[in-house]
Amino acid sequence: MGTLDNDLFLRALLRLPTERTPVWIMRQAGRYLREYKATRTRAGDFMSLCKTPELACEVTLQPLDRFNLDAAILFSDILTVPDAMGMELRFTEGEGPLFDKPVRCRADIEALNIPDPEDELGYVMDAVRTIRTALDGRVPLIGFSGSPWTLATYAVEGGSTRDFNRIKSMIFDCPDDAHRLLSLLADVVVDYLNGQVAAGAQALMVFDTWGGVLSPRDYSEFSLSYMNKIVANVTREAEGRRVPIILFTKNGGQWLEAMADSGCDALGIDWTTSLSEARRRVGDRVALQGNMDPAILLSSPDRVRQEVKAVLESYGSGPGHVFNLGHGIHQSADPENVAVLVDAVREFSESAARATSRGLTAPGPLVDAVR
Ligand code: 1CP
Repeated sequence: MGTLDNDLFLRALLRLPTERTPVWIMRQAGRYLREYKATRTRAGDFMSLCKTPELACEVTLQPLDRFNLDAAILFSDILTVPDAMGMELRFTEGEGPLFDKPVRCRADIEALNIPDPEDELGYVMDAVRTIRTALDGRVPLIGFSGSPWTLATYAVEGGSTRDFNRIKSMIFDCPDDAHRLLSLLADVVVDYLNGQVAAGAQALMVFDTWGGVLSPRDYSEFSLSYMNKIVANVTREAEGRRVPIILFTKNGGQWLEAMADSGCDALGIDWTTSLSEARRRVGDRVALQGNMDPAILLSSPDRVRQEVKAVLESYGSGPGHVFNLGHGIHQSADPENVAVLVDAVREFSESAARATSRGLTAPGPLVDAVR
């Protein structure tokens, strides 16, 4: 495993100086790219794509070949974990993910399989190894998992949901069952992430897509406490380098201080919290990743450039920012606008870094004051 040609992303996550702001995009491989759709058709269906390491590798590299991105993210899904625990995942056209064996009672929880990352999830570890070899040091590779809470919502609801009634009944009426499930999931996620690091992942991200549907007390008890456990138990160093870990709770803006207390290296921020405010609140404890509204990519190239500038200015000068969207890219986004975004991040952040190093005025949080 050789050296990295571009380690801007890893340095920014550790709040080390960088000559410009690194950028990658959540769900950068996906249906907005025609080459992705072509590979998925060849695979047959989404899970076959995830389960074929050569094809997962191919789609991981597709966005890097089109855009000047500073990180690659393993092509897989958060739902591989409940699938490997025996819930039998299917993706149906139009309906999204479905589990044939959802978890509804204590007996279902006790019957869950505890997967070995190199066995039931070996296809993910093989994908990580294949991608690392293919990247050949171009940019770092991000490994990921869902948070225990977010995985539990899918496991208990049996798929996507709008109201979260079943999982909420479990936390309110049978909190011991919920804690048993969440703690099993946390153990499995730790093994899974450590497996990814052993296979070559150079940074980790935990997606807590649904933590924001909880009350502050329930967020702390049912989501954050299990992410804390993950941060405390994952491998933080490999190949002689720190392996940074990013926590992202969508709609979790009000809990940033508590999330930073987990000991993670960085927080993902969605567009409902300004980066300047987030930075003021977490200080120099963690780096920040985000936070452009993905819907901006549906507007004009000029509007995209304007918003990139506003996001960079909102963060302000100094290290510790990774540019990203505040959530995954929409499938109707125009790839041309992604190119505009990535090039604008490079252009604006390079000139800001040059101005700062010459002692000129650095962009500050002025923009936010007028929002
Ligand atoms: O039809 C298709 O081709 C499938 C669409 C798709 C894709 C491209 C799904 C189904 N998953 C993925 C890949 C994926 N998912 C990645 C890797 C790609 C990349 O980032 O480049 C990652 C990191 C995820 C993570 C994921 N899956 C999350 C967390 C992040 C987020 O967006 O909030 C969640 C919640 C899922 C579940 C999921 N996977 C797919 C669907 C349709 C869903 C359900 C979403 C929902 O409940 O609304």
